[in-house]
Amino acid sequence: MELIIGDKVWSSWSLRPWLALKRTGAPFTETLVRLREHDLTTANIRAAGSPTGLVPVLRDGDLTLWDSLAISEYLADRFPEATLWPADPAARALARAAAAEMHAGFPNLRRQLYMDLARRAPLELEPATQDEIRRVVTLWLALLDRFGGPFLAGGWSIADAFYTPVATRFRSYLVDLSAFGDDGRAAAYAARLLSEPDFLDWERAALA
Ligand SMILES: N[C@@H](CCC(=O)N[C@@H](CS)C(=O)NCC(=O)O)C(=O)O
Repeated sequence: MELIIGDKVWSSWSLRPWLALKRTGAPFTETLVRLREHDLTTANIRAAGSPTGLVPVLRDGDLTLWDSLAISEYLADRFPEATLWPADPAARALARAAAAEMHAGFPNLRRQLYMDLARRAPLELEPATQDEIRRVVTLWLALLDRFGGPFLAGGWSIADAFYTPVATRFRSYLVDLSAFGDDGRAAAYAARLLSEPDFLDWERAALA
């Protein structure tokens, strides 16, 4: 298998299926495309094999698959033993809802607090961004409450892959989650995501 990804410092979309793929333990190669090269970026991504001009893209035999959530779902189907989604139907459904909410939502959080693993500096948060941070905290606390942690739906799942870039954003922009309804558990969960060995591997490569 081959995963085509963007710069590890910035490409939040690439990080999600990369984490899922690492969890499967399957061997894969990475093709890295430099982002932010203006007009060249889309052409470079297409030249690397992406039909949409966006990363990530997974290639597995004759299958070329785009979109981070579709790739993650495919990996969950192909490697059932990796339990990328929880086995329990309710946990599985809620983990899917959480991942889908991230995939389709939080536009202000994504735009204003774009992923930058090298950054450690605050920013004046727009009201819409603040509302979305409040929603992330509420969602995290509800799931941590229901399933008892340590991850959103109990054991690590694709939902956690989808919120790992969010945890990096909170760290990069020094967001104090206690100002958004956290009692400490959301911050602890974010720290847990950022101390996972696979994320640390990604981060080391990003900052090398
Ligand atoms: N919905 C897509 C979004 C993919 C996406 O927006 N990727 C960004 C990188 S993080 C991209 O390729 N941007 C191209 C560019 O920077 O020109 C997915 O889930 O994979």
